[in-house]
Amino acid sequence: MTRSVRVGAAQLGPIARADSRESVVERLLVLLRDGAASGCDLVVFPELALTTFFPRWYLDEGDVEIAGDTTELDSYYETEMPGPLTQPLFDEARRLGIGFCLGYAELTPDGHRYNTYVLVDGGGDIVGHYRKVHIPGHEMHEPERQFQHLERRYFEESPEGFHVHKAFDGIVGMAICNDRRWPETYRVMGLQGVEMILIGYNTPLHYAPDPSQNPLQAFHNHLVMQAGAYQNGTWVIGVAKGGVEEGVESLAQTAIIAPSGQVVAQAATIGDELVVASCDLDMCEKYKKTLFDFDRYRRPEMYGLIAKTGGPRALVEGDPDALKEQHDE
Ligand code: ING
Repeated sequence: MTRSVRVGAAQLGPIARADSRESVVERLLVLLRDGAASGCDLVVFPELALTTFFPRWYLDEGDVEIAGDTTELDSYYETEMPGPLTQPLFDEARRLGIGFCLGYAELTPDGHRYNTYVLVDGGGDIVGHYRKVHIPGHEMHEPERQFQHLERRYFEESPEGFHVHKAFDGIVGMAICNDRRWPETYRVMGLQGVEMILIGYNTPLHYAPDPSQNPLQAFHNHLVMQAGAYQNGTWVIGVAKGGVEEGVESLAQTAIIAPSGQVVAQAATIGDELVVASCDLDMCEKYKKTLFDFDRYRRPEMYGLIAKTGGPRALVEGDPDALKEQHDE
C-alpha cells in the first residue's frame, strides 16, 4: 500500500492593505473547500496568508528599534492561533477532515515577532509551528527604495531551527520564503528524513540590491526548490502569494515538486488558485536509498566549515592553518 498524500497548494492573489481578516479567511475557506472537493488530505497556504505583505512599508517611527505608534504595525500580527477570526478555518478544516498549513505574522505574549507557519492535521489538531530562520531585506528605513523590504525590522530570526513532524502518514517539514534559497534549509530536514517540505513565499519581482536578477526571479524560484527536492529526496510544495499587491508585482508560479526534482503541477494564474497533485511519499526512497544515501556517501568530516562559519573565509592555498581548518579534527 503506497503512502500517497493528495496535496492542494493554495496560491493566493494579492491581499490589499485594507482587506479585513474576515474577507481573507473567506478566500482561504473557498480554497480549503476546493481542496476537500478535490480529495486533498492537506491544503498549503502561503507565507503571511492573512494580510498584505506589510514589510513593504516603514510602519513605525523608530530609528534603530521599533518605536512610536505601532497600532498599524501590530494590526498585521496574530496574538493567538487560532484566534476568533481564524477559528472558522480550523473549524471547517476539522469538519472536512482536511489538514492545512497557514503562514502568519506572530506576536508572542512576551513581545517577540516572528514570521510563522502552523501545521494542522486532518483531525484539526496543531501538529507544529515553524518560525522563519533566514530573514531577508533590511532593518532600517531606506526611503530611496521603490518599496521597503523591512522583514529584518519586523521579524526576529527563529531561535528554533528546522524540525520535522510525523503527519499525513509521512515526515513533514516547513520553511518560509527566503529559507528556500539556502541549501542548508533542505539538508537539515533531509538529515531528519523529511519526505515533504511545505514552503510559502511572497517574492517581489523587483530586487532592489541587484535589479539584474529581476528577469530571473521565476527561474531562481524553481531552481532552488527543485534542487532542494532532488538533493534530499523529498517532495517540495512551493506556494505563492502572487500578483500585483499594493502596487508591487509579486511572483506566483506555485509548484508541486517531486523528489526527482520534477515539477509535477504548477499554477497557471497569478491569483487564488488551487494546484493539486497526489504525492507518493514512497518515491522519496528512490533517491534517499540510492544516489543520496546520506549514511553511505556523505563526508561530514569534510564539511566542518559549513556549520562553523557564517560568511566566506579567505582560505589561502598553502596556508597550514587554512588547510587544518578545512578538515574538521
Ligand atoms: N522574500 C524574498 C525571497 O527570498 C526577496 C526576498 C525579495 C528575494 C525580492 C528576491 C527578490 O523570496 C521573502 N519574503 O523572503
